[in-house]
Amino acid sequence: HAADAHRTDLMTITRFVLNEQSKYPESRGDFTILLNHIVLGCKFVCSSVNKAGLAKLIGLAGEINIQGEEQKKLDVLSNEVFIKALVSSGRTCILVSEEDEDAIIVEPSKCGRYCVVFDPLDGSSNIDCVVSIGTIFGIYMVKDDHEPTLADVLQPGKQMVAAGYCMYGSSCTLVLSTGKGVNGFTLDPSLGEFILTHPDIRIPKKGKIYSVNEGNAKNWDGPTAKYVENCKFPKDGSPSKSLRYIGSMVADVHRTLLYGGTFMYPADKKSPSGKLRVLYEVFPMSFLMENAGGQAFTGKQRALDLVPTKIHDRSPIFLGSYDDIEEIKALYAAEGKKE
Ligand code: P6P
Repeated sequence: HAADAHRTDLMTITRFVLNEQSKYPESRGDFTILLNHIVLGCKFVCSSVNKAGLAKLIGLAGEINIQGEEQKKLDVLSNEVFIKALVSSGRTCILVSEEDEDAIIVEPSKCGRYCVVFDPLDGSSNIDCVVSIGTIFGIYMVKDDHEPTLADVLQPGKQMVAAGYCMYGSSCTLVLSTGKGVNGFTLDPSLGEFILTHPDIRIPKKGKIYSVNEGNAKNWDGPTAKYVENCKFPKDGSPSKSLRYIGSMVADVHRTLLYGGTFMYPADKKSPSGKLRVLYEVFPMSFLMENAGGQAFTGKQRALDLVPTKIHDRSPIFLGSYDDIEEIKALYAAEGKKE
């Protein structure tokens, strides 16, 4: 049966991307090579994150280790691993990392056609309490006709050719979209391969969960406060929604993608642009949501239409099930009419 084929047909992420690439005869295989290097980085970080607890136990992580060296913090180590993996792929020209103030321009001898924006270890403040954390990445392609400049990464998210995240949780799960749907792969540690376990992920059209930091409620604007109120006290007599908030974006977004509902980091009086970063948090997650049949909205516009001005710009974000985001958009539109 076709269903059984999934079980025995070990579809690894590399084979999956090669199959995708074969649909583009003109493709030179560069994207597959780039992706393989990102996957290598994820495998390394997965292994380091899983050891972090033990490393702490034997006085390695964050302390002076047995060789008397300062053990690198996991987010610094992860950042270095991804930069090395991306540069050595020979397929990148500009890198933007949450950990680096300035963009990294790859030396000409190793330059390729892709710009990668990434957060090497998002939610890393949760490592010590073993809450799932993750790597988030987005990929732009630079047109061949010019020397790459910062303008090549200050592009709206809709220009991305691919985006994804790798979540380091009870299992290591990589979720990827190359613009035609979303697929999930789970690392089989015995093989050291990411196996296709969630083909063609589609987010439920409507959900029963909302995800937001209620601690910021006193600073919310009208539409956000009204939406959350409707989740708790539905006007149409439907059951209240459940609140789920992990405080690690990759974990909250992964649950939203699979179970439906909304994930929100709204603007508030303290932070008018919200907290999450446009290039390597908002865009990749919005790209995935739209490719899974969901939506992503900033409170003013479609998130993927936003044009960043600086590489660490922030934006408010409301993402998730199509119908639920429609409700939020209607509340903001009604507010706009009043002004
Ligand atoms: P708050 C983690 O620090 C992070 O960047 C995201 O992973 C997460 O969604 C958000 O911040 C949590 O922020 O203000 O609710 O603690």
